[in-house]
Amino acid sequence: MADPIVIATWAFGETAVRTAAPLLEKGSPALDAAIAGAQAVEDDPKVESVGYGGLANAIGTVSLDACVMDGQTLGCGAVAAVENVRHVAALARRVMEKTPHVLLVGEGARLFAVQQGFPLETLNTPESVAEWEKRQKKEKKPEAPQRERQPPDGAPPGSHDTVTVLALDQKGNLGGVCTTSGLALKLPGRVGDSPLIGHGLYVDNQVGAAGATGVGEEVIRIGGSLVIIEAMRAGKTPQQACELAARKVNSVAVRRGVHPAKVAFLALDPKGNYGAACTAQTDFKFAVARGGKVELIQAKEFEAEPK
Ligand code: SD4
Repeated sequence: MADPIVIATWAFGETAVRTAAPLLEKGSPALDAAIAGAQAVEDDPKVESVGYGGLANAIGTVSLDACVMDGQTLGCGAVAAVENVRHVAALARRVMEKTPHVLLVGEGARLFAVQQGFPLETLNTPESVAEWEKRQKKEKKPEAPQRERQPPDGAPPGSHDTVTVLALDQKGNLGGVCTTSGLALKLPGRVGDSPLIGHGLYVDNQVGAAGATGVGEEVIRIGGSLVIIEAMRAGKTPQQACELAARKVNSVAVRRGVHPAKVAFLALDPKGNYGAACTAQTDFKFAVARGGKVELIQAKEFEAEPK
């Protein structure tokens, strides 16, 4: 029997781990516990970047991305650019369980949600609309062509983005979830790393679980979560593997002239060892629940190496 543990991104990850940990203690499978934890954050309108009350896109619509992965079966499911569905992590799980596919997007994902009995609702709240109006006013006209610009960081200091939840259950199985409203003011149709298996999340019982948060374009560019998993497969600890991924993001960002790219990673192995790392100025915290204790830990930041 393994000692269960659950870790989750950002300070609001505490809500996720406080929900998931008792389930793991009762013997729930890792994926069930991780989804329940993520859903507690999706339901919290005070968390302005996940689920209900999430950060709206450029035209004021809340459009959500999520994925789930089961480390035992390597089963995975995802939804991207979905509107009007709050519990997108649970919807991603239905994609995994009820379809032969991995990823459904936009209107197709919403139609599938209706077929599966998910209620459609407005995800904007009065607070999220006010926040959107404030950000819109602040948004400066881009001077450089789109391809030379980095996407906006999305979150103001103290309020952060995606919740990624990684769990290890009593049977030694790993499960993971990633759910987000993505970067604020993103273009309609934009998809980040969060619903992309191998980028925002990857889980394999034989190796470990890894997840990402931050500017999705930079995570995608290096294949973030899979880079971590393959480094762990080659013998790195979760901490070493996260550091390697953060350094890789830095070196690519320097090469492309967009440093600092704000990205953070976390990882967990089947023995319950975890690690985390982030790039400069990211101020990344993550929550850990194990043995009845919950901690909020500050991850180490990595500056870019000089060229
Ligand atoms: C995205 N990675 O959509 C997400 C957002 C996020 O910190 O996690 N921001 O790019």
